[in-house]
Amino acid sequence: MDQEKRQSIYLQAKQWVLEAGKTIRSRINDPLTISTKSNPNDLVTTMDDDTEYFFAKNIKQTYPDHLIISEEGYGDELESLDGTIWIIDPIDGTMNFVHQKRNFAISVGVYQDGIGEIGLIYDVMADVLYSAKRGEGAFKNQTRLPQLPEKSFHESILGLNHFWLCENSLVEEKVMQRLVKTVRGTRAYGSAALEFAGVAEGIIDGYMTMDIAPWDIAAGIVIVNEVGGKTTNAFGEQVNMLQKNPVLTCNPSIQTELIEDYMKKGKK
Ligand code: 2AM
Ligand code: CA
Ligand code: CA
Ligand code: CA
Repeated sequence: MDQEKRQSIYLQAKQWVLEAGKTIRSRINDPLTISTKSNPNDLVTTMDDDTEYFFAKNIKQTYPDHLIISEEGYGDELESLDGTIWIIDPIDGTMNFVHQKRNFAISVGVYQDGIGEIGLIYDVMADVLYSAKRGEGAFKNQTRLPQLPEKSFHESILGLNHFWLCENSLVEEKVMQRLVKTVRGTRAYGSAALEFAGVAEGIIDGYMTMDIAPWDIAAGIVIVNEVGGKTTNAFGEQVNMLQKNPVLTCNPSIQTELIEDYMKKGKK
């Protein structure tokens, strides 16, 4: 994608993201219609639905040849990453949205033939927009984010949730326990997109998650890339944007140790 096309789609995407966020803020205290999906704690609301519909309708009207991968069903069923693809999570952190009325984000990535060109993560209630265009740096609102600094492993903070320490099918719990005792601390924000934004901002040094969909990570990958961060699956292989993956995004200075000494060693 050339710079001119990237800039024009970026401006449009940003306008829609800010508009969708404004609508959510204006309706934040309205009564919610909440349903469940795969299990009783997997929540979805009419706001997730309405927000995704807003994007899908606008994208299909404005760019009839663009494609959409998204969580709530208004996207396309894709078997390849060819073309210009919008990868959208209308509300990332729905449980936070329902229980906290904050700490959720709109996540929009635009990919061209599988390459991440644009990433937008909007922390709606804080009114903070993380953004990046491939090769042009990452920003928190108007401020450019610096390249990630050198970080030692034992001074790192990792974004991960308790599922890694419970019985699971991916990595030995003992190895994960050794990991959380070795690093400085752990955090769990409840929004994959905001965890990626946290890695890009350098307020956490890595984020790992067991089973995450393309719309959770598409924007984040572009933003983290632009500050020198690295994203792979949990075992160091390339992420497949057409399916769920266990994902690791981090400061490059802790990547090798994290993958080789923990993830691969503990792999079941
Ligand atoms: P969501 O709020 O858009 O569903 C919570 O730790 C993070 O994991 C959020 O980014 C959340 O996205 C995502 N998530 C929630 N339920 C999930 C599920 N069943 N499978 C995979 N990811 C999920
Ligand atoms: Ca969901
Ligand atoms: Ca999500
Ligand atoms: Ca969602």
